[in-house]
Amino acid sequence: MTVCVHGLGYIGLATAAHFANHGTEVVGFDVDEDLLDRLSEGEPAVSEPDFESYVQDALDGNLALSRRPRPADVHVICVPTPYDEMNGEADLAYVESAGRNVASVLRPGDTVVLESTVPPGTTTEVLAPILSRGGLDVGDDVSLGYTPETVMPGNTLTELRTNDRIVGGVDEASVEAIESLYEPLTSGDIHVAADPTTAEFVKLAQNAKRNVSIAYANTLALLAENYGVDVRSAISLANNHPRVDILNPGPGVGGHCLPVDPHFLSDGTGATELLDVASQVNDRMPEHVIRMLEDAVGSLHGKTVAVLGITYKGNVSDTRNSPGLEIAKLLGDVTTETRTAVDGGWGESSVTIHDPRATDSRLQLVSLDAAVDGADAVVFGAAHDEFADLNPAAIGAKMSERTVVDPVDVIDAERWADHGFDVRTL
Ligand code: SAJ
Repeated sequence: MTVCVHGLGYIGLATAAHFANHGTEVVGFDVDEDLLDRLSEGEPAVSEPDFESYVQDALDGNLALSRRPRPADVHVICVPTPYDEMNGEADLAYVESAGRNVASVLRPGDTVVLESTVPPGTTTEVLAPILSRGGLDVGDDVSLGYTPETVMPGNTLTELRTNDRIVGGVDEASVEAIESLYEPLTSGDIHVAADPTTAEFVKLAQNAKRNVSIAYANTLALLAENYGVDVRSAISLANNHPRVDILNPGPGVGGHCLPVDPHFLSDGTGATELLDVASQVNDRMPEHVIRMLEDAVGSLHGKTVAVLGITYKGNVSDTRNSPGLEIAKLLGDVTTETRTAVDGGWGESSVTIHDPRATDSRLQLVSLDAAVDGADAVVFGAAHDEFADLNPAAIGAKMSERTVVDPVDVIDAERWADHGFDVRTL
């Protein structure tokens, strides 16, 4: 069996490497030539434990890179599906283009699997017609189905090996072909959905549920503050109930999945009201963190704030839709000379940003020392492991004032308070 993976972002690359390291001949195809060059030079765009060596093993073995789609028994599509904010819908241009690329090399007997997160109906209504354009019949001549990826960024390889998979095929033969494809790759179970649309719906239902659950935790955080209750200890106590499992509050919801995917469920009927409110609650959290800061330092006018951690969550390098970065942007200019207040900055404050994991070259990231030097306050925007053991004495000695806001629960609040810090937590 041969596999062609279309799209070598972190899911496509991990998937291609996973197939290859299980003994399958794989071609990884991407239209981004720079990406392919970097990969051939041994520079995967993802920094996760063991990821680099896993990809390198594949490249040294069964994984070949290609600038063109190649004929293969199985085509796996892992392309991005951005949210088109203007039109309020998923931008399926990459899926359509991948479909055309697959169609250009498709042969009778081949199997096509879509893994990208898409609105319900995409596999059968958008992808299938594109695949049929060359005269092949989807179902009779080629198998087609949808199998969502569910891996957690930061834990990609482990989850690729162990997560359950959901398979929705256009017919029985497609389901069987896709089941036998994924069975050797995961120790998890394979669950068969009624059809591709159900499988697409399930993927969105999972991420929308998590987004709503986090909004609930954030709502509790706001309420707890008014009652003088420590929300994290309250949630921990509440979770002792056998049927209650509340998530953690934080500075907002980032990444390219939870803030985006619930919108893909929008059907224009208004049935998404709960999902929309959840997104609004989460979107307002960065401003709430600024208010916590203001509450501690008074007016932010002329103040310098060091934001530590600007990735979308702890222990990842991805800054997409990051609430920590949003907080920094509200405080000042993050792209040019540090400490520059910008028009529209929060009360003419200025900001420095430090992150040991972020790799975004458009941002003016500085060392920890430079970030806290002379700062009036520190805000933690992402719970990187590196921050848990920071020395408050050393940091406080460099700062002008000792205020720390920790909405991500990364520091030992008592320890920082013992060193004279005014500590604000969520
Ligand atoms: N967050 C909180 N409180 C929490 C958990 C998360 O505020 O209790 C925040 C994070 O800090 C981050 C955002 O939510 O800003 C999203 O992080 P996440 O860890 O919840 O999820 P992602 O986006 O990294 O990955 C999600 C996962 N989906 C689910 O858990 C249902 C992952 O399994 C999916 O594969 C991924 O989306 C995806 O690609 O769809």
